[in-house]
Amino acid sequence: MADTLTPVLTDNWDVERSWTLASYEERGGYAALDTAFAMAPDDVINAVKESGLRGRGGAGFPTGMKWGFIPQDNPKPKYLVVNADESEPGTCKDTPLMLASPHTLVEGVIISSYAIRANTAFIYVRGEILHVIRRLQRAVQEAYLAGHLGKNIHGSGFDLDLIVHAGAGAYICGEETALLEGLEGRRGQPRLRPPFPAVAGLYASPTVINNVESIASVPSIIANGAAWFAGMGTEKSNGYGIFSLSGHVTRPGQYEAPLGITLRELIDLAGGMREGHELKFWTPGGSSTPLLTPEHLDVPLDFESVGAAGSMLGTRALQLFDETTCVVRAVLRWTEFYKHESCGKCTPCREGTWWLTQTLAKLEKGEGSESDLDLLLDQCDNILGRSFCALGDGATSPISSSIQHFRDEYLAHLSHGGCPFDPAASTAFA
Ligand code: L3W
Ligand code: SF4
Repeated sequence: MADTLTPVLTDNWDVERSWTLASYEERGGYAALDTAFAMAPDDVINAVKESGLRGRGGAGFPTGMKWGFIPQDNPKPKYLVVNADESEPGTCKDTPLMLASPHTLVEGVIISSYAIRANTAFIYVRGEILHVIRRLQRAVQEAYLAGHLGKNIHGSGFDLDLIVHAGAGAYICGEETALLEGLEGRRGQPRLRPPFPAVAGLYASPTVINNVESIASVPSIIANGAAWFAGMGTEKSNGYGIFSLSGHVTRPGQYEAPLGITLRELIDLAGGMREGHELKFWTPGGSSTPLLTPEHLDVPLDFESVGAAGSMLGTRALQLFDETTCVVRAVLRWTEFYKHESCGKCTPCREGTWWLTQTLAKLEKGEGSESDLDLLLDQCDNILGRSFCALGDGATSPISSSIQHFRDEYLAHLSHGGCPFDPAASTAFA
């Protein structure tokens, strides 16, 4: 279970059968729904705006502002889609949240749909996590039977149908427009933006797409007030979030804390690095966010500070690697992932990720020469900013940041004629 400084989203994770409706309602669940129904939909949007909640899926876009983009004068139906296609390497916060407390998400979906005036909502779940899909389906069924979903919810006059949709296991379907393509039954490939989904999304209708954690944060904002949420975190990164610690740390897991906490503080909460070892490098928000080093241990983990340190807060997927890990090998492993998951729509990413793996594999084996490092950076330059979606850009982040911080280690592979690390010493690739 999570050790937590701000027990909100993780508050009930240790409760017996926390995922059941009975358990959720016993702890005050679905009460925020009545608070929301007593408000005008626009007032719910304003509360979320005032709370300062920013998207928890990686980009940090202001949630209330996104909801405000939905053109209410458009006669088409409005849709809410929850992005539960959690697949970024290292990212593992939405899955435990949906398993432990699916009703927090369902309640968030109902309040958010009411705010944007959507009568149909979808939860698009990563296809591989069957146990989560089943748990969500059961929670949705319970919510229908209890009158929290369906017609005239709680006598409010508001109707909502909620559909749990299983994806087919493609990382690219976490990109919001590829997700919409998948939901419409087509091959998951990104669409050109603009128009953004808020204007023309699912079935070309106004659509809000938000991450699981963003939507699950809404009931507590409505229950406790915008000021309560805005009072936590930093000036521009309000509230709390789930920080996922994995890798060479004593107690890996989910740590809910205010934004702005540092990695040093989180490592302390997690019992330190594994005994006898030291931090070598880490990702602040999954493998698409540039690597950081121990010199960044005191950087506040908020959108602005991590950006100023040369990376991105992303999904707060903190993957920690100690001195036994070969950074070249770790980066090669991630790059192979991006090559495999590239959807093939655009040339820089489709061809470029293939070339990146070729060059990296050569360097990792200690073959080639120092000029291959420049070639690798040149290949990154030809992908970054030239790709159709964020996947291509993300593929370059671990490479360019690892060369920036660990150029000597790449050179050591060349002088050593192969990897100088003992693969048995590290558990990073187990
Ligand atoms: C209306 C405008 N809407 C922006 C909306 C847009 C989207 C949100 C953020 O990538 C990042 C990526 C990954 N009118 C709008 C507008 N919006 N301008 O705001 O948009 P954007 O383009 O900033 O980001 P994105 O394309 O959604 C997400 C990074 O997150 N990431 C996360 C990966 C996470 C997973 C996972 O497993 N959960 O895959 C990691 O770093 O690299 O930069 O809704 O429509 N004018
Ligand atoms: Fe597809 Fe990669 Fe291009 Fe994105 S960047 S559209 S994943 S080929």
